[in-house]
Amino acid sequence: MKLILRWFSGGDDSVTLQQIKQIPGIVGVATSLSDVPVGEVWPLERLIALKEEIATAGLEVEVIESVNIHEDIKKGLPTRDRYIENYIKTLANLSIIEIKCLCYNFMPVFDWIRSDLAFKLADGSSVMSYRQEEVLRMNPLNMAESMFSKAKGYSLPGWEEERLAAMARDIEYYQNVTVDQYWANLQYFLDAVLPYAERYDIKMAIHPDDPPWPLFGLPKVITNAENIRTFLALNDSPANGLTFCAGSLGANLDNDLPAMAKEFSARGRIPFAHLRNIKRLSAQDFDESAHPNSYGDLDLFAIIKALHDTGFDGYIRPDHGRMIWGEEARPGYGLYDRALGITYLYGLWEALTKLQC
Ligand code: CS2
Ligand code: MN
Repeated sequence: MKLILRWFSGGDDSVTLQQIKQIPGIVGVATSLSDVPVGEVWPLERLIALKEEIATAGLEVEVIESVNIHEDIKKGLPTRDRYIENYIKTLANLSIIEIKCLCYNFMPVFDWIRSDLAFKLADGSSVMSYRQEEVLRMNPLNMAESMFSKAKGYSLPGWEEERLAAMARDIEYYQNVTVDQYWANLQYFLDAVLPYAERYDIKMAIHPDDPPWPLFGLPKVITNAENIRTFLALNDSPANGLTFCAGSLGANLDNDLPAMAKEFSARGRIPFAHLRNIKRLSAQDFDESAHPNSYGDLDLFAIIKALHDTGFDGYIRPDHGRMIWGEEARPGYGLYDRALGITYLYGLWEALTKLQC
C-alpha cells in the first residue's frame, strides 16, 4: 500500500511538494496536466518535466488523476475514435514516465457537484456540503458559474474551462441517451483502451459518480455494488478497475462500503482508494467531515480493514479535507486537514499490520 496526496501542478496549488514531503507516511502524489485540453494528447516532454519536478522533491508520481474523457466518447459520437486514439497515445506517454495507475471518470457533463464549497461547521472549520434541494434549485445550465463563484478563485478539478461552453448543449443531448446506451458507450471506450493499458502496465481506475444518483436527467452508472459488477463485467481485463472513493459511494445509504471494498479488492480490482468521511443529514444531504470514524457516518476503519485483509497493494489518498486553522486553499484540498487525515489512515494501517503479526 502506498499513501499519496493529490497535488495540482503548474503553480495551481497553494500546497507545495516540499510541504507534502514532510507529511509522515506519504511517498508520492497523484497529479495531472490540467491545462491540456480534454481530448488532446498529453505531451511527453511535459510529463518528463513533471516527473522530474516531483522527483526533485523526493516524491514519486505513479498515479495520474485524471485524464478526462472527451464528451464525444461519453456521447458515443462518431468523432469518438479520434479522441480514443489520443487517449491511447497519452497512455503510451504515461507509461514512458512509469505511471502505474490512471484515475478517470465517466460522468456525463459534470464532474462532482456540491451546493456549498465552504459550509461552516460548529467548530469553525468549513467543509464542502451537498443539499439535494439546493442543487435541484440550481440551474444546471449555470452550474459551472455557480460552482466557480464559490471556489475563491481556485480552479476546480473536473471543471475545466474549455468544456464549460458546451455544457448546456450537452445536458440537452443526454436527455435522449438511455442508460443502456450510456453503458454501451463506456464499454466501447474500455474495449478500445484496455488492451493498451494492459500492454503499458497501467491500471485504469474509474472514479464513482459523485453524488451517486441521477441528476438533471443525466445517466449515472458507477453508483453502487451491482453497477460496479456490471462495469467490471463489461471487460474483464485486469487493467479494468475502480477508484474506490468512500465519500462518493458512501453518500448512498444503501452502499455497504466495507463489503464493497472487500469484494472488489479481493478480485484485485481496486488499484486506488480515496478515503474520506461524510456526515449524512438525510438520504440525499451530507457534509464532508474529518476522517476519523466518530466524525462521520462511514466506517473508515472497517473499509481500510477490508482492504488490508484482502492484501490491498494499491494507492490510498485522503481525498478531500476540511478547511481548518485559517488556511486559504482550493476547496477540499488544503494541506492541514488532509495531512491529519493521512496520519489517521497511516495509523490504522500500521495497527492492522502489527495485529496481524
Ligand atoms: C473529485 C473528482 O475525488 C475527487 O477529488 O474531486 O474531481 C475526481 O478527481 C475525478 O472525478 C476523478 O476523475
Ligand atoms: Mn474521490
